[in-house]
Amino acid sequence: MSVREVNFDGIVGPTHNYAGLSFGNLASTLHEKRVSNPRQAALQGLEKMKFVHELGAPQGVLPPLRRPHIDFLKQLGFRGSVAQIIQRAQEANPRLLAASYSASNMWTANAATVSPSVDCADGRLHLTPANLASGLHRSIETADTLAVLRAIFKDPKMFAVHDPLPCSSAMSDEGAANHTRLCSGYGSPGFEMFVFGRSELDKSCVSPTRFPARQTLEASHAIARVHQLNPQHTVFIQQNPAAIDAGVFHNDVVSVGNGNFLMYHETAFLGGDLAVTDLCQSIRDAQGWELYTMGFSEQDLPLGEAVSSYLFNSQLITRASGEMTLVCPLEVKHVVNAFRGTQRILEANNPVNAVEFLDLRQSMDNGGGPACLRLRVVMTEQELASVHQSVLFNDSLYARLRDWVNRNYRDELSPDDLFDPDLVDEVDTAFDELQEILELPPSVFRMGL
Ligand code: SUG
Repeated sequence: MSVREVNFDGIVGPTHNYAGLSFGNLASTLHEKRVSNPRQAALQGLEKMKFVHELGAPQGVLPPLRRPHIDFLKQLGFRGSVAQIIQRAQEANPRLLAASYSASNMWTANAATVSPSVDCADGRLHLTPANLASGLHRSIETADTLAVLRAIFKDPKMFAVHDPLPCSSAMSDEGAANHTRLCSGYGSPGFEMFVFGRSELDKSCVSPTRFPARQTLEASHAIARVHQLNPQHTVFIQQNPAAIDAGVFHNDVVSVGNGNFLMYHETAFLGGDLAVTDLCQSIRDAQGWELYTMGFSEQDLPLGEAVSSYLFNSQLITRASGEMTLVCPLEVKHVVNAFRGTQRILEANNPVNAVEFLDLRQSMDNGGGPACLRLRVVMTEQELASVHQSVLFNDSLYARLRDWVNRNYRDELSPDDLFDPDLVDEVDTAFDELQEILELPPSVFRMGL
């Protein structure tokens, strides 16, 4: 039976903006208050989906969440008409209004952690939405993401869509951005690698000092239990606190793995290369196959350039031949050492034999590269046939979404536009239309009004 990896990309929402909300994410801070281009952002995202789909990898979409999140503002005590709520939030603290408007659920690598059915003891595919507890604007995604995932992965005989972990500092969870499934073939049992930034309960565990560590060991352990993973096929590795302090807010900024290949920066893991040597040995012992690895030293690519180029946030796509294409952000082309790195990857002994570059500048300026924009779900044919079909990408969905974006999205959005009452009406129309295109239940596109 054929088993495929499906990329579910987040459609960039019509309120995509630069509000500087993510402390520790250098791009987010750098671009605070810049004018954004929502239409261009959404079209760049659609082009990536089309590109990956044409490489032969199945592709799906996850909808943006309805913004502004008026219920959230009401919860914070703002009252009155929608226009008054927006104005009062803006007067009290513009960052609260910005949080309610954030289109941050576009980065679906943070939507959930996913374990394919072959890895889980009950034979079902398990998904747990991330609580995103470390950031206010992201924590308000979770409830709606849960509703979206339950609407798409709706057959409980095949899919287990869990409640998120408790929204607390101890259980802070950022989803697949800190989780990599390695395997000898998608249909074989995988080796699931969880990377955490700190421990709440083990006080001997080092933590970063400058920027927050978003993923806790306790959250990673909990997800592995909830997904009924085999402890022999699971590993928990600590992220290097120095990397977090240098702007590596998620592990997918310094490492990416797919199938039997892992590439990483030497500062990615506490213990450096030794952590990867141990990982290879654990895989050999538990599953008897060899992981191809490619480490980059500080000399090959200084960490600062790894962060500015996002080389490790590229997507690794397995093509029908079994060989892989590395889909990089365009920025990699412009950072000499990162570009050289792509050539070294092509020359080295590993499954990658093609490199491509895509312009995702709008998302990159908020710290989201190609790999941030997709949630990977490894599925059997039968599972793929039982998901909500209207979110699966094809030429017709691509054309409809392009048309929808072109008609409904603003070309530009400045910080002041967030309290323009017309914006609320415009995005409401856009969400109503999208609900029809994707044929999702209205509960997924909550009115929030
Ligand atoms: O959580 N940026 C996101 C970027 C997430 C990238 N995801 C992965 N690495 N998988 C974040 O920091 C910026 C929003 C703003 O500042 O307006 C933001 O939320």
